[in-house]
Amino acid sequence: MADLEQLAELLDEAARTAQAVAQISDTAALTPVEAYKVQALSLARRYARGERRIGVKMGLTSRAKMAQVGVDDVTWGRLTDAMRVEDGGKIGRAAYVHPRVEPEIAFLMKAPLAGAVSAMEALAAVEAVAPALEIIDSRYRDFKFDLGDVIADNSSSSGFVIGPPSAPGTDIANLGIVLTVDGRVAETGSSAAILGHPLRALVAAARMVAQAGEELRPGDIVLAGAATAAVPVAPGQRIELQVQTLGTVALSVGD
Ligand code: OOG
Ligand code: MG
Repeated sequence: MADLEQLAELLDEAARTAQAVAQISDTAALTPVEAYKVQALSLARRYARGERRIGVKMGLTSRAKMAQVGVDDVTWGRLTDAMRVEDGGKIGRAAYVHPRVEPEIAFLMKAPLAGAVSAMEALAAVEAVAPALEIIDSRYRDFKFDLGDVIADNSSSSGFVIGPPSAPGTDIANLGIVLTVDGRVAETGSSAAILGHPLRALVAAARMVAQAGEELRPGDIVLAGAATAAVPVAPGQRIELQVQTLGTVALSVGD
C-alpha cells in the first residue's frame, strides 16, 4: 500500500504552492477508502496551519459534471474558512493551478445531520438555501484524475462564494441556472440536474460524512454539486451566477 501520509503531504503542498503534480493513479490507483484517508490526512495539515472546517461539498452529482471529468461516482470533500470568498469578491489567478468555476446550490445547516436520513429529515435540518459559485482546482496535471485521485485531492475543493440566503421552504427542485462570464452566457441548466433534486445531495452528504465518522453540524455549509460543467477562468473576468428565485452571486478574477 502506498504511504498515505506522504500522498497527503504531496497534495497539500501542491494546493498550497499551486503546482500541479502527477496523478497518483499513474503509479498505483487508490481505493476510495484509501483516498478518503489521504483526504483526511491532507485536511489535518490545513487544520494544523489554523484553517477551520466550515462545511462540505458534494462532487459529481450531475451527469454534466461526470461527463466532463470522466468519473461516474459521487464524491465529497471538506470546505475550510480559508476557501471562502465574499460575494462580489476577487480571487487571484496565481493562487491556483488551473481554476474553474461552477454553479451550485448551498445549504446552511441549523441542526446536526448524519447517517441514513430522508429528504424530509434533511430539509428539517436546513437553516437557509443560497446560490453559490464553487472554484475548483484539480492539483493534478491537465485537470485529469480517476476516482481515487480526485477523492484524495479533496474533490478539487479550492474556493466558494455563497449568495443571498432564502428560506429553507423555498422550492429548489427545478430552478433555472445561468452562469455568465463578462456578461456572456457560459452555461445554462436547472437545479434538477443535481441528482434530480439538490436535497438528494444533502441526503448523500449526511450518509457519506457519517461513513468517515463525522457529521454535518449547525452552521455548516453544504454545497450540493455543480448543475452544469465547470468553466475555466482567467484574470480580468467577472463571473456571475443567477439562480431563478434565489438570486445572484458573483466573483471577479485578478492576476
Ligand atoms: C471534481 C469536483 C466536482 C462538483 O460540483 O461536481 C465538483 C472536479 O470536477 O474537479 O465539485
Ligand atoms: Mg462543485
